[in-house]
Amino acid sequence: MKCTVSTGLLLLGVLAVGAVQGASFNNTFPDGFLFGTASAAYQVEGAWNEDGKGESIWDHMLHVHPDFVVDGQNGDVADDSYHRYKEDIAILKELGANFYRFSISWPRIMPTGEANNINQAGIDYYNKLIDELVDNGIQPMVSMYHWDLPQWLQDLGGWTNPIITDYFEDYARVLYENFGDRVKLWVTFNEPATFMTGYTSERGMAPSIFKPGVGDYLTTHHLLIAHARAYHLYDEQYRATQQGKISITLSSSWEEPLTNSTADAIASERSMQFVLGIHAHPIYSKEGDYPAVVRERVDKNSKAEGRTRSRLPVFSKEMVEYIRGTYDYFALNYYTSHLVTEMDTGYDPSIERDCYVARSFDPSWPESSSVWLRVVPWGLRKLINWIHKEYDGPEIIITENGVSDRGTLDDQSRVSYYTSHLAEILKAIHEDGCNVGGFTAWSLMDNFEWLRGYSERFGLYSVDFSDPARPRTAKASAQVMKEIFHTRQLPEQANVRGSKSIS
Ligand code: GBE
Repeated sequence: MKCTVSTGLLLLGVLAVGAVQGASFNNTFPDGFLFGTASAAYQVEGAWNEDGKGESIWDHMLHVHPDFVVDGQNGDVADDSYHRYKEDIAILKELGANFYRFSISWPRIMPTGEANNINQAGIDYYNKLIDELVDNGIQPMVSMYHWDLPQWLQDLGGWTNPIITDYFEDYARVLYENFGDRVKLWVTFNEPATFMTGYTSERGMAPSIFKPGVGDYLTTHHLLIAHARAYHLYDEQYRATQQGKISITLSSSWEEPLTNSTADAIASERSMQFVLGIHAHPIYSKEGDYPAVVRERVDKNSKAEGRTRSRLPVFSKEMVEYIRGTYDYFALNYYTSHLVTEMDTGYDPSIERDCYVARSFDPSWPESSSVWLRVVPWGLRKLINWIHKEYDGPEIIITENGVSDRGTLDDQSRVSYYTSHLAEILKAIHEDGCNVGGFTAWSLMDNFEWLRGYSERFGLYSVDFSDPARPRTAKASAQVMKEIFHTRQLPEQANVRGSKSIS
């Protein structure tokens, strides 16, 4: 579809520049606000088959189908963090990060995913990583699942088989038992909205099983139950002694109406519910369960397709209650925004078709090195406000935010991306009264960017993937973030420069 420039958006950008230049802009982060960076096991660890690690669905898929990745690469070695984690922690310390968000590879500690098959070498690795972080005054924040399911469990149907919730609870227990004495910030899943797409493409996210509108909803249904089981297990057996906090990382774009028509306003709200609400509403809303508009539309389409039941499974009343409220904070990943309007799109059936919107970018939004990512800082402020209102003011921790380059040390576009997004967070806090408690830069260093291989780089530190030593070198953005992490303030210069990029 054709993109149209919205004068309203241009105006907003101009006003934003005015606001940050005005004396009223508060450029200081509140006391207790945490700064950190993030990574994920498959993207950085390498050592894919070392010391007893089992095969994950990403190992499996990319060994069988190297052509699924633009540069034919995979995460076999990646940043070699399995051997070089001390170098990672050294740069985290240099940055002055308060915490490090990393993920645990399920098959590294449980090669088949089963609790009767523990790989002690894997447990030892994460113990060393966690100890080294703690010794350096950096809090570990652990994602239990950043997409690398044990292949053994995939062979049983993976996330489409309800039995997965048993296995996930067993896995969570192993994590609390072994690491819960030192890990106080947990995330069960990273971006369900992304890994459910493992069922919407024949050559996409693992496992790349093409069952759109069915496999993705089954994944959603079971991961929500699995999340709740991990949460309740912690509540019942570990919280009293370990006293940590648990959440689930949800990614969302801001879905801006294409025009100021009522139809586009409705489409925008519906899109928010399909993108974010489908996973957030069951957990964060007062009433629980899937958003009404999602339930309604999938049920209606399923019926029209002549099915005996909805493609989106139904929670029992007990399960709605069991899932509702299973959070201690709201973990949010934000990268970009869209313009949305009502439109029939997507495969029949599919979540796109159920959602019934078309998404586009305003041509005035600056591009990045990733086709899916345009720079829209004000979208983050709107998104934070939407969550604040929709879910009654939960504490929000930004667990990912970042932008890509194609390999450079002078990454001024990243400097501008971060400063402009941090400026919007400050406005959400000081002007809108939202509760934002932390910020995580994706990513600490360049790493294996899934289907884009090593062609798109999100790091504050550059990594030379042609050198077996995988040296980490600070980009310009690392210096700026270091200053922000230390002063807990947005530098006036950077702040104005950052905001200009959105006008
Ligand atoms: C996050 O996802 C991930 O958590 C993190 O692992 C990743 O490294 C980071 O973003 C940067 O991508 O053909 O390129 O248009 C786009 C962010 C696929 C949300 C990319 C999936 C953005 C959802 C496919 N998108 N991602 S294409």
